[in-house]
Amino acid sequence: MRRITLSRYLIEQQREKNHLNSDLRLLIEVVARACKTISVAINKGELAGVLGSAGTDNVQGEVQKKLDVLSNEILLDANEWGGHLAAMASEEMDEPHPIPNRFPKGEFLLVFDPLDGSSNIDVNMTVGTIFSVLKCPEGVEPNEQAFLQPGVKQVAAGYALYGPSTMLVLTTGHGVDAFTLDREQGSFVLTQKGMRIPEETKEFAINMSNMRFWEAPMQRYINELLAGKEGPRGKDFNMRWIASMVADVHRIMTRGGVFFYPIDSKTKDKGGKLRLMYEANPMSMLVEQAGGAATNGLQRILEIKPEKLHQRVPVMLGSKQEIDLVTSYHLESQ
Ligand code: AHM
Ligand code: MG
Repeated sequence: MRRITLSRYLIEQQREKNHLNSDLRLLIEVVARACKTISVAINKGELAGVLGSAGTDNVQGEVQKKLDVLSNEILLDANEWGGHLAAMASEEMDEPHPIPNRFPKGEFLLVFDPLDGSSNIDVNMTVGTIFSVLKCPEGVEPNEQAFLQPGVKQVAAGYALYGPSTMLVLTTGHGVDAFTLDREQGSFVLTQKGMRIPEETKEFAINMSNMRFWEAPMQRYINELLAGKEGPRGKDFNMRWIASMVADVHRIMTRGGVFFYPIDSKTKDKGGKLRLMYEANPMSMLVEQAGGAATNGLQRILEIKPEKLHQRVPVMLGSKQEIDLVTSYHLESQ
């Protein structure tokens, strides 16, 4: 098979298909390079002394792991100087990070969750980096307001998955392609073109321990799945929950399925558990680009106009038929 590295893929996307300009190409290359560095740190694990807590809380009041902080710094350092960005925003920082004055500025805004699923780090399980790219509106200061654009405005989104192998899954709005890190060569190599999520599925992912806290439509939907062949759905469903969104979504991107983090009485005050800009929007773009659907139960996630940077949302995404059904249950109950 012809080996296509990420660099070659991006150049071809720019030259032959006009799917990106050279600044966006640079941006994606730099993010990929930062993810390689994060992957090396994760891979060393205990040997590098990077496991455990950093002894600080982030803006969401969550304990930061050393690797959360390290991954955030790696992404900031890698992206500051290239001249392709107007600003960055991270799940781990209260405010957007401006590009220092000593560096040139570009037109893009980079949004990321540097290490998603970090509760899995200390038990040596799969984690990931999620990123989203927006354009800074012309003539606008790259402050928080500039970032508050609905997900449909994303020009690129992706995740790096640090699992048995490290992968980069990417969309620039023309389908979804996946790359695997060749550690000896140090480059990401195209390994899957045009990922597709089948419309139907028999597999779902949800944290079932929260069932008693969910709202009625979510309980109804999951109860119907659990009823199996004898129930209204007439088929048995299987369940998986890794508690690492990148890993759960990657399984869905690979073999179909549905993922839910619905609103529940514990997270209702905050608006949900997952963050709109760092997690829900990039994952929804990838899922839609692969033929799936993503809603908050009532509307397409990508059409939600964010009100604040760290806004949270209920998330339902994956195989289209299931997402349409669970969304219809939520709409009926309005
Ligand atoms: P994080 O950004 O603090 O790591 O939290 C997000 C993670 C997701 O990756 C995952 O889907 C979810 O939290 C798991 O939640 P729970 O522990 O409630 O099952
Ligand atoms: Mg996260």
